[in-house]
Amino acid sequence: MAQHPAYTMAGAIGGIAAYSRARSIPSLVAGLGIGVLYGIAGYRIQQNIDYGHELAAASSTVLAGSMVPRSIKNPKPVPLTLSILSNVLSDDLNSPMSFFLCVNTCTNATKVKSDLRYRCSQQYGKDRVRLVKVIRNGDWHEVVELTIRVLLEGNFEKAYTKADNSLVIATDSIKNTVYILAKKSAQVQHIELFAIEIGDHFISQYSHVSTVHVSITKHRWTRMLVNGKLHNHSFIRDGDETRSTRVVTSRNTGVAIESGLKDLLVLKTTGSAFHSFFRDEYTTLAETDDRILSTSVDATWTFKVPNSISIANIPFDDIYDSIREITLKTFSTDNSASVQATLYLMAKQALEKHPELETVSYALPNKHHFAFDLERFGLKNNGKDSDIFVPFNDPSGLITATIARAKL
Ligand code: AZA
Repeated sequence: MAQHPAYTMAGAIGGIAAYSRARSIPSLVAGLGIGVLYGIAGYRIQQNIDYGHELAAASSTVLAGSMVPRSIKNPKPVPLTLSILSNVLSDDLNSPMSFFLCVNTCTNATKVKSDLRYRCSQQYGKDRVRLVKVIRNGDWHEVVELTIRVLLEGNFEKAYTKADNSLVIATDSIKNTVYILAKKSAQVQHIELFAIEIGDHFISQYSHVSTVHVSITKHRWTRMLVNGKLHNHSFIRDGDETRSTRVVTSRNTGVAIESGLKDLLVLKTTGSAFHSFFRDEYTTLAETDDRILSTSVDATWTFKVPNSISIANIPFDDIYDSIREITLKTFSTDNSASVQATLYLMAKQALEKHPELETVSYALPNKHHFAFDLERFGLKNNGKDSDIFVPFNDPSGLITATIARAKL
């Protein structure tokens, strides 16, 4: 920003030089005029008043427009210097003469004006905002524990490229906003709706925010069973499994929602085979028609959201319950030929049952359990005789797929 007084000087000196050489009053006036314009632009940029950059860019364009043809026709020092200066300055100021280079390196990343040398895309916000909300209906309490991430996209380029924080909404304010909205909201426990509420808030509150990415993870607090009765206000963390959602709210394109469940650890002791697979000189794995199958289910599903009104009709909680049930039922009842085949069966059923869904994805690590070699100790532990296993966390197989409806 300190360069703007120099811009003023550049224009003024150009005019004076032209005047002293050619006694040209129009050149003197034009030079001083451009200099004043640069000065005003510099002041506006310094003070963060709108249109500072645009004014400077326009001045550069006018200067370039008058100097470039002259310097081509007549390569004297003054037109030549001013035409080079005007180009350099216009590039620096993202003027219409500079290149508008936009490269999305991440999906949904902000498009950032840049010069040819650099690419920039950005999102920022607060991560791992943790909150617990107690919902009281008389003596009957509910508890909701969430971990939330809110990332913003919008007109924040200057914070990165010019060290200008004037439009930056502090991540501390983003965190405060989450707590305030959680206090006021009646739907914190319905994580998709709460995420949409957070996204809508940032879009309506700040005109320079273009897209809001909200991720919410809901942790398990299952009501305790005491003397055979559900307890009013006591809960148990019955596993690491979490429910989650990622909502992207865009000013222009609306809402995209992906929900899921994670770390649902399951194991079955039979009903799983793996044989007839490809064999070559690298293969040592024995075929099996009966093995332990264990995985930690990570499932996600995306919703068709034709318009904002339709969101209210999506039964997010029921769909979560249903996909969890389909996953567990299929895992336990399918006579599995492979993790791949069981995965496909789960996803297909979820899509069949829920027309609101666009895609269903699973990532299933195959948590191997190998029978320990007890033959060395004269003990049978193979095939039907195997009952002592070693569980292996690493390495695991990892079987993934995203299933969508075929377009017929
Ligand atoms: N799928 C399985 O179900 N089990 C396996 C695989 C596989 O691709 N590879 N080793 N064991």
